[in-house]
Amino acid sequence: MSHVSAPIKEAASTKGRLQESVPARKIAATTVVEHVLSRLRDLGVSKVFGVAGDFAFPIDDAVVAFPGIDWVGCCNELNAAYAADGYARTNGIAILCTTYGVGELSAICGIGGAYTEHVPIFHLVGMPSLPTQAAHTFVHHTLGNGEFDFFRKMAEPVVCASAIATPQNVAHETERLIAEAFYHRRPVYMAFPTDVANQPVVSHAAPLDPPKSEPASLEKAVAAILEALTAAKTACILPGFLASREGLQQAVQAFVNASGLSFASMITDKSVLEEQQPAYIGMYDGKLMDDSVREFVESCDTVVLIGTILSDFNTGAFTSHLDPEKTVDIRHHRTHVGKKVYPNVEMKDVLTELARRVAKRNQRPSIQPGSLGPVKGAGSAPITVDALYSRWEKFIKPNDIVVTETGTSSMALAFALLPKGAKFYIQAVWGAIGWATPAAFGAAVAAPDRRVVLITGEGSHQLTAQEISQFGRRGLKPIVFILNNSGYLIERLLSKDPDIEYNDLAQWHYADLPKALGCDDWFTARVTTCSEFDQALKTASQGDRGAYIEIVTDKYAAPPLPMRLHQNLKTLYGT
Ligand SMILES: Cc1ncc(C[n+]2csc(CCOP(=O)(O)OP(=O)(O)O)c2C)c(N)n1
Ligand SMILES: [Mg+2]
Repeated sequence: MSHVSAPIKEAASTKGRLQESVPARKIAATTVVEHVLSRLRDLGVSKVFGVAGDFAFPIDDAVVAFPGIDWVGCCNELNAAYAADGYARTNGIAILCTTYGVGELSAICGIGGAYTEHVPIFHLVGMPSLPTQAAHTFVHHTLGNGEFDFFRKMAEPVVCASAIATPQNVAHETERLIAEAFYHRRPVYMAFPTDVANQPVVSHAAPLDPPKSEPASLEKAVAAILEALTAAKTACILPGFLASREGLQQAVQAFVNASGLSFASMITDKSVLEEQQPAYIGMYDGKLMDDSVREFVESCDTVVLIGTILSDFNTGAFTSHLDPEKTVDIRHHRTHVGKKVYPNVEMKDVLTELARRVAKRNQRPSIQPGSLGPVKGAGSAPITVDALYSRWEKFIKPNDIVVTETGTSSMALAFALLPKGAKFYIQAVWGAIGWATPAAFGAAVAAPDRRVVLITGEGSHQLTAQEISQFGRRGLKPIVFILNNSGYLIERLLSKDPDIEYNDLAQWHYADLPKALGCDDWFTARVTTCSEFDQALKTASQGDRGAYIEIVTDKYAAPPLPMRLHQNLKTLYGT
């Protein structure tokens, strides 16, 4: 029996990878919740992020006792959901566990983000017992109206499948939810009434088969793509983040290699493929950034999109122009060639066939990917935009996981040229500030052997800063940079009055936080000049302990992309 999921691997370590195939399970005397944990462990999940609560105790207890799965407590459920997101981006899928009502609703913004950004999270929720529900008892964490189904209904739009477990349905529902989570690469929701969680499972279900391409449709799609590429004098590829969500980076790379075509990245797609290769020409962001990349991409007779999306920030506020007639769009389960749609074809199969059959070209445009330039500024000079971003770019090492936050800093770092093996995480579609700090924690839990570099604005950090404590608690050693520019700079640039009070913040003593949060031996610094910054970078790069560096810049030190968005407010908002 084949297993439902394709393998996914972002982490360099072998830990936490999904297995290719898992044998069908025999019914053992397991409980409802153990059954679910066991199936998720089969898929390579070894951590459960969450916050405990009485209605979730049966799940929490089972997690703590379960071999091969560890409990990872978080400061609140929103953070836990973001941490699960960061873990799943690295590991392929994550588990989140929350209690009824108060817990699950706190997590919902994080789950919404995972839905938008196609990050599979298995959300386990503890709920009051069936007798309590049947009697409409007035218990805590309810709305006080005797109704118990509201919270699942609230979750429904942000998950691709949900279920309330019973001993009779759990085997089947677990397979259905796993299949849905992998098909859509999105979160699922499973609730466990307290009295049900520990009952023995009385059902059996085999893992569902993974989706398969319909052979005739696949052949037609591949033939149409090859025909378009053969007819095209010039062509290029835009590899997208949805390919990496399916763990298909190697398949995309094989197509790039076999075709001899060049590729560019949009913001959400940064680091899907190595940037250190001759085929990479740089970042494509419509008319807002690199003109040579835009001119080449938009002049191509065929542009092959592989799992990317044409969202506002990917398209430079809709200033990019890709002619649909000249576009091939390979999605998870269907492919578009011009206006023609080929349903029921799997991305992996299309890529494999293309790599096997495409004719190789030996002509590349002479475009070198841009970078953030040579390091500028020295001594007691203030940390300007030029001084800041070039230093950060240089600081990034091979194989780093760089987690960046919504705000001005990620809009600059997206244009850094990454060293080999470095990964760039950004939540550029959902764009909830506060995501990056717990997501970096989740990534560090998933890949403890890799260096995690968190770069966040101070305004975003204020939402979820307490999660820093979880790094210290687990002996993880991230490098954390807090950009302190006295407020919400991106908002200043996008709002009518930049100095309006809602863009100001309480001024924290950021560099004092790690100590208060239990990260006793961390290196901390507050830097305001280039030489202080250089010294802090040097100490942080020793890597023997966590580092937390507050970088103070001018209130209006804005890199190019936010400045251009500021100049293009009309195209961004349409008003
Ligand atoms: C949860 C959430 N609330 C509000 C916003 C609106 N928002 C977008 S960016 C931003 C400010 C970010 O400020 P900061 O982290 O300091 O970065 P900066 O732009 O100053 O570098 C805000 C409030 C959001 N995206 N998400
Ligand atoms: Mg700020």
